[in-house]
Amino acid sequence: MQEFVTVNFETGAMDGHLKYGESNIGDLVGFFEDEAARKALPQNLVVYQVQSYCPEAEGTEGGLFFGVSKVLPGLVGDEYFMTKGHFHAEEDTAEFYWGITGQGLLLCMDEQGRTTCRQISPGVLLYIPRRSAHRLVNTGNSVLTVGACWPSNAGHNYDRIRRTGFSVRVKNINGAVSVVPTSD
Ligand code: PAN
Ligand code: ZN
Repeated sequence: MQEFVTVNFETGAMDGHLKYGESNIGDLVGFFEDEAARKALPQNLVVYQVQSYCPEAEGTEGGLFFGVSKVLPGLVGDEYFMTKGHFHAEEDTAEFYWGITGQGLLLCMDEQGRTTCRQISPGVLLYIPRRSAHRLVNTGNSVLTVGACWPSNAGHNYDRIRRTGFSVRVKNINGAVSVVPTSD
């Protein structure tokens, strides 16, 4: 028998037998551009939380996982709070994201390092093609809540993103959301 899980599609609240993950400022060494600004913030400040329903064992081919991510509003220096971002470990796996609350951007970067940037807000459904890294950025003043569905054999590869990042960064420059090339 499958577990009974509920989702409120207006708020993203989930209930039932779920996995819970949280990333705070202290966990995000190497992901933001301004390391001094990251260090100066409280290390236990939460940047994002993920609840997921994983009805298959991690790595199972042919299954699906379902999750809701909440990225809090905030800045590290002039860079908006965001997820780490990852390629899937099993590269030929795609994913759906959809906006539930708040405003943000979804960055998708292909294996050649070309990044596309799409707006995400309530009701917007975005397809993340296989072989592309993906990162959520909260560009608003409220919580960015995003639903996701991905294959249970996708896995997560954070190494390349930790080393080289995405080819663009999303910053607040003079009060405006600005997508700027990553400096080396
Ligand atoms: C999402 C992400 C979630 C957290 O469930 O895992 O938004 O982002 P990071 O994994 O980059 O920290 C997903 O894309 N799963 O495949
Ligand atoms: Zn993913």
